[in-house]
This record gives sequence, structure tokens and C-alpha cells, in this order.
Amino acid sequence: MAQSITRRKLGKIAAALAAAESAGAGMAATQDGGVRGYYRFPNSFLWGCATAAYQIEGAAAQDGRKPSVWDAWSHMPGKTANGDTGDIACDHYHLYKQDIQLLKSLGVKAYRFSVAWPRVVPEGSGPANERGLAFYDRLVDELLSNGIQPFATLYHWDLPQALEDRHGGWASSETSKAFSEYAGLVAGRLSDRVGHFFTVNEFLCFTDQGYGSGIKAPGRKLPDGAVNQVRHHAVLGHGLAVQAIRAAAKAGTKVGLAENARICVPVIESAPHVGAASKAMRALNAPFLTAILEGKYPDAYLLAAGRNAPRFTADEMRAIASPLDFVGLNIYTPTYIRAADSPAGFVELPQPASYPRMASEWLTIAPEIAYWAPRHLGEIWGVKDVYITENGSSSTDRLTADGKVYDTDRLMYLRNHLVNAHRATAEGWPLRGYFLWSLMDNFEWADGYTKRFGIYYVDFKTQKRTPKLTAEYYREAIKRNCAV
Ligand code: PNW
Repeated sequence: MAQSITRRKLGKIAAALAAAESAGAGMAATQDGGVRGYYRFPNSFLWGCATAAYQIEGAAAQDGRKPSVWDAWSHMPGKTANGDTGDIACDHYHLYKQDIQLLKSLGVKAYRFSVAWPRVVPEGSGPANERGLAFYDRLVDELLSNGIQPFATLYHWDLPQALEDRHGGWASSETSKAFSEYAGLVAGRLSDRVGHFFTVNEFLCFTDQGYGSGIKAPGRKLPDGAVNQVRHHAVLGHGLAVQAIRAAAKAGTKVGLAENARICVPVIESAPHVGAASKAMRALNAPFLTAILEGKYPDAYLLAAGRNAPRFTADEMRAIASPLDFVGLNIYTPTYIRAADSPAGFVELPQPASYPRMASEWLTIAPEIAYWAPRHLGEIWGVKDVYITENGSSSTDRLTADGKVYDTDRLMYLRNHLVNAHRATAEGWPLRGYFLWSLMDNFEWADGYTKRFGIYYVDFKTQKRTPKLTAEYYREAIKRNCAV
């Protein structure tokens, strides 16, 4: 008897608690069996996935495509892990319809892909290749008929080899001009259906790493002054492309870029360190993002470069500063900053050897970057629309006997970045969407196929795609619009 009264009382208390909670602001119960959606994103938040042409398409010599610097470089002995190349990759050129069904099954609203310049203008400049353009027509039409918004990147490192041979690639401003012509051509063709274009993806990876350290294609090792000029030609190419896209595209087309800026994280969230992180953000991104958003290379950058500083004209700087509709940031790793009593006002902290990282050696983890990236853009430069255009992680994925991949480490990485992205939206910073890198395992540049970033596992022998645990997680997050 006493026991049943207690139970009834307990029941009443539980019911009252549940009612109070579901009435509470921001804590509304979902239809999902009472699972709460605390980290809920704005309704307009754009969920997406990202890929890049050379990493997934394959069909390297088909329908008039000519080699890019990555074809040439990956075919040189010893440049990529196991000598891997993008000749076949995920064979997405042929399998794009089934890959779009993967996107659809995740429930993404948007897909960021890149257009292969050597497919569309095989010689880099000059005549367009109709069969190359037709592939992107098919891709875009298939996305739209599945209710997915296409976001197109115009340059994800696959420079036509012909431009490298003719002009020395980005070492010449001829390449900047050729890029803008190609960008205008693609925008003219696709902007009736593609509403968002990114000019370039990640300056550092095709400037410093392509022409300085030479660890990426075209693998040249130029002196510092020449590398600074390469950087300048790259931001100039971006600016000229913005103008060419605006001239050629349908009215209302949105233009931006996808940059892997250094994301400066204040080591402690107190006023001095936050202020220092802001200064560091401008200073450490001087040659690329800061130059583009301010129309000027910061004095400290030019001073430090001395006689190696880039040469430029006022007209070029005006082109570089062409107004953007949005800024995309590819975010992977943090740069920790603390305040300092020095002219710069900050110092960059080195990371201890024990710092946690994912399967790629360089991929140190700090989910706070998903908060600080949009905050810095809004706070420092007044950017109104920010997208996280890439974020994701490599993992030593294994297909288990039950045919599944339990990538709990990637899931941890993703969940914690989404929680921090949510914090940015909750505080009113201008984050509008998130593109996960990547839809499926693919050609990871110099790491070849040894590093897997997909949320679909790809068996590169059979081209079978298998959803990893993280795909299941991402589908749930999108469905509930929430970092679950
Ligand atoms: C990005 N880092 O590259 C690229 O946009 C993708 O094509 C690539 O597959 C993805 O990230 C994963 O690597 C990066 O060293 C390469 O900090 C290196 C770094 C960052 C981004």
C-alpha cells in the first residue's frame, strides 16, 4: 500500500516536471520521444556537404578533359602516398546520380562541389569544352531535381597544366586573368541554376605549398619574394573573378570564397586574450583574407617581407577588394593566441606534442574554432553572411564484419564542432550554414587514399559506398536542426 502511494506521487512529480520543461523557452520537447533539442539552429540554417572535383570525379582523360597540375604531379614518382592519383578516384563523373542520392538520404539542403577548370577550358584559356560544361549541367540539374541547392567552387587547386607550362602558373598574372575569364564563362552558363559561387578554395594550399614548400602541385620551390608574388596573383585572380562573375551571372547571384584562414582562438576567454586573438586574426591572415576584406596589405606584413614584399598597383588592390556577398571558411585546426606586451599585441602559442589530433598528423582538435571563425568575421570585418564551407576529420576507418564503420572519433569531432557552431548562432554571429567535409572518402591530395574524410566509406576497388556511423549522426542532426 505504502509503496503504491509513493509510486503515484512520483508519477505526478515526473509529469509536472515534464510539463514545466516542455513549456520552457529554448527547451521545447521534440516529437522524438521527448529527446530535447537544446542546441537548435535557426530554421534557415543551411546544412550541406562538400567535395572537390579532382578528389572525386576521376574520368581524368574523358570528354576532352586535359591534365591539371595535380594530374601531372601525382603521376610523378614519390609525390603522393603509394603513388596514388585522381585518375579514377570515386568515379563520381559516372556515378554522380547515385552520389546525389546519398546527399538526399542525409537530408542536406545544399551541396558544395567544384568545377574542374581543365574539363571546361582544357588549355586554361581559349575555347571552352562543351562536353565538360555539359557534365556540370547534368550535375546541377540532378541536384535541383532532388531539392538540393548547388554551391559551386570554381578553383579547387586543379590548375590546367597548360597554364603552368605556358606562364609558370600562378607565378604569372596571366593565370589571374585566365582564371577570371574561365570564372565568367562558368557563371554565365550555370547561374540560371546555381545561386552561389566560390572563387577559390584555400589560398595557402596552392600558393605557399604549391610554389614555396612544394609539398603540393605543381611542386615548385621558389624563393620568398616569388612566393609572395604568387600569393598576390592568387588574390588578384580571386578579385578579377568576382568582377567577371558579376558581369556574366544572373542578377542576384551571390559570390564569395572558401578560405582556410588561421582561426585564432583566445587561449582564455578574457578581454585581453580575446582582443589579442582579434589582432592575430588580422595579422596572420594578412596576405589573403585581410587583404581581400580590407583592400590593403597590412603595413606589418609588407614591412616584415621587406624587399621580398609583393609588387602591386592600386588598381589591382581595388580588384582584390571587390565586395563579396558572403565569406566561407574551411575550418580544421586552431591557432591559440595569448595577449602580449609587444608591438603586435599577441603571441601564437606552440602546441605540446601531447596535443590531441585526428588521423591526419596536422589535424589538431579545437571545436571552439566553429565559434571563433564566424565571430571574428562578424566582429572584425562586419561580414554579414558566413558559411563554414568545410569541417571534418580523418579517421582510421575499418569496415567491420557486420559491414559497418564505427567512426566514433569523427562523430565526436563533428558533434563538438556543431555545438560550437550553435553557440555562434545563439550569440547572433552571422553563421548561416555548415558544409561537412566530406560526403565520401576521396583522393586526399599528397596523402592519396590513405586518409579518409568521408561520412560514406568508399571501397575504391568496387566503388561501393557504405554509410559510416557519422552519416547516421549527421542525418539525425539535420532532421532535428540541432547539434544532437
Ligand atoms: C582542405 N592544414 O585542405 C581542402 O580544401 C580539401 O580539399 C581537403 O581534402 C581537406 O581540407 C582535408 O585535408 C586542407 O594543414 C589541407 O591545415 C591542409 C590543411 C587544411 C586544409
